[in-house]
Amino acid sequence: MITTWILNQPVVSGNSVSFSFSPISNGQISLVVKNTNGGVIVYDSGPIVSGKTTVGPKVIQQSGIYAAVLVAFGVTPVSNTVTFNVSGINPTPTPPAITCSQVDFDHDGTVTILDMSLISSANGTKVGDPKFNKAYDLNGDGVISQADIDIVSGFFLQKCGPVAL
Ligand SMILES: [Ca+2]
Ligand SMILES: [Ca+2]
Repeated sequence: MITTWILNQPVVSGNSVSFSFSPISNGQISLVVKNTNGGVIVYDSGPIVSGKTTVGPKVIQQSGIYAAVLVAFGVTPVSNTVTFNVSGINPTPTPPAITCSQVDFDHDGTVTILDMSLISSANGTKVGDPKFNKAYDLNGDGVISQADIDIVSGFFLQKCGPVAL
């Protein structure tokens, strides 16, 4: 038995797609995702481990509208229901979170007034200025401003643990 389901929304490059189906896999099915235009296979799960009810998430590299096909091996009837979950449409990367040790500018293991004065001494500088220090531009907007100092304040008196040498 081979059944085709068409994803009802276009998938853009970079989307991740996951699939849930029922009943659970008996180890004799695989899931194949094809581009509906050219039939190009963009994903082939291979045999799905027995007992599983989900596949993915799988990042689809090509934009398009896809058909998912459950392929059964052997004679055991398998799934008649597949649900698609598409996520990450035009995903925007989230910037990494600032860590305590990142604002412990003097590397003494604690965020203190000394660290505050280090960043304050560069307040108002921008990329290219002699006193500009990239390490102080915590929000990465190219200027060292109160916004960056406020980030350090949020860590005030926090201990960052042993200093890595
Ligand atoms: Ca410190
Ligand atoms: Ca900044």
